[in-house]
Amino acid sequence: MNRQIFTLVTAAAALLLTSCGPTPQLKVKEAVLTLSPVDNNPSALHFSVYGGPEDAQLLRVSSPSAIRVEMHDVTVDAKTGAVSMAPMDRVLIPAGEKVAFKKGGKHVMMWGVNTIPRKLGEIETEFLFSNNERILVKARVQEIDGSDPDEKKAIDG
Ligand SMILES: [Cu+2]
Repeated sequence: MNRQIFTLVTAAAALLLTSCGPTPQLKVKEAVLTLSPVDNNPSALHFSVYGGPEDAQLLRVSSPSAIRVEMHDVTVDAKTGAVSMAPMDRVLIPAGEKVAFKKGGKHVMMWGVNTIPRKLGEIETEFLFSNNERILVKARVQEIDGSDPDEKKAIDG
């Protein structure tokens, strides 16, 4: 077999392999809301988005239990080292790839989180994508030290 044909065959084999694998599904996982220790300050939501079969944009995150929700990105000034945040309109979720919203990077901020998720220890959150998919997720709610919310501890005893 000459080299050119060999390359073609391996390329075809690689294509076959990928088409035999499970089709990636757009998913949101590992969602955790960390409550701000200071009332009136926003709480931070971290999660991972797993891309589907095609690229999509995450357009909005919302919750019936929060007054205002924004997607933010973090930038560090190369000269001063100062950290600042800026709101994002949309975030590209490439097909089959994982995009992490994590501490020190992209995150979602929630203002005015009401007592329902604080008592339940979980918050209903909706993720809206450019392909019109809406994904509902119950994110775990925790205090800044990782423990259950104080309101839930009071109920659980
Ligand atoms: Cu922020």
